[in-house]
Amino acid sequence: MTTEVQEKKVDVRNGILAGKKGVILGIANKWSIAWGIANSLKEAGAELTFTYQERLKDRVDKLAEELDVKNTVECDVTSDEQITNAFKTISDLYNGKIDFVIHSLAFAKKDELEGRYVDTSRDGYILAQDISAFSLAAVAKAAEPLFEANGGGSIITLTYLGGERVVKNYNVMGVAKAALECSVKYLANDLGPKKIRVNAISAGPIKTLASSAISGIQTMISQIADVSPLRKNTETEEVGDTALFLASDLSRGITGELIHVDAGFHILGATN
Ligand code: 0WE
Repeated sequence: MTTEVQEKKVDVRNGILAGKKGVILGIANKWSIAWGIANSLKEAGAELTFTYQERLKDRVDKLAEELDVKNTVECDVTSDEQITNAFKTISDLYNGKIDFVIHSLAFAKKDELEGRYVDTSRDGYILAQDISAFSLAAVAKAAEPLFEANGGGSIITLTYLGGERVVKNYNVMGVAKAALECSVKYLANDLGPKKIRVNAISAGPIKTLASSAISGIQTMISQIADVSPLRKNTETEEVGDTALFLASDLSRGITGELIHVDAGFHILGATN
């Protein structure tokens, strides 16, 4: 976003995160919310490390290069060992100190994102919880010493309205997001004394590569453009700029909070 100040284009993000260092988990492609966040934080002057799942290494390396991000580190969040090793590497890169972690990861089996929630399998439930909810606590624990050495920091995760209310087909992911949102509160309380803040952004539906696999999502997205208070869909850039606020000192008094970045859709009681 640029604004005219005395005839000069001034980027409002300029320098807000100058000298700040952090990690972004969950970049897969250019539609990823994590990519939108990376762009905002980078433009604000932050130094970033991207993590990747082994199968996505080449893609993430290419995206990192495009944003002039120097470091990428493997981290499959289902593995305690990989989380430990990733934060060891990050600690070495940044002299033991970081300012923020962006957690933008979720997964459920595709066949559990349709039909009835009551039909969720035990392993589908466990997998969704492991990747989408437990990983935040595991990453927070691994990052804690790096934040502590820094005198505090900011952890940001991504959630969705389906964790608060029933959204058709969201099913097991909704239950995982409810656990994630509650995890934000317990983590905020545990880590607050060390000045580590933990917050969530609840983004409205965005057309991403992951979401294009979901039946009916395009209809949902068009309805939101018609009825949401701002009469638009959520853009990754809007989520990125809220993450920038939460990563910055501007939000120093905020922890355990859930901010909706959804064109106001969550306030509606009916699709008026
Ligand atoms: O959290 C999400 C989706 C995350 C997601 C996406 C996939 C697609 C590919 C998790 N697991 C998978 N597994 C796959 O195999 N959203 C907020 C986007 C989303 O997903 C929905 C939605 C919305 C919105 C699923 C059903 C209904 C609405």
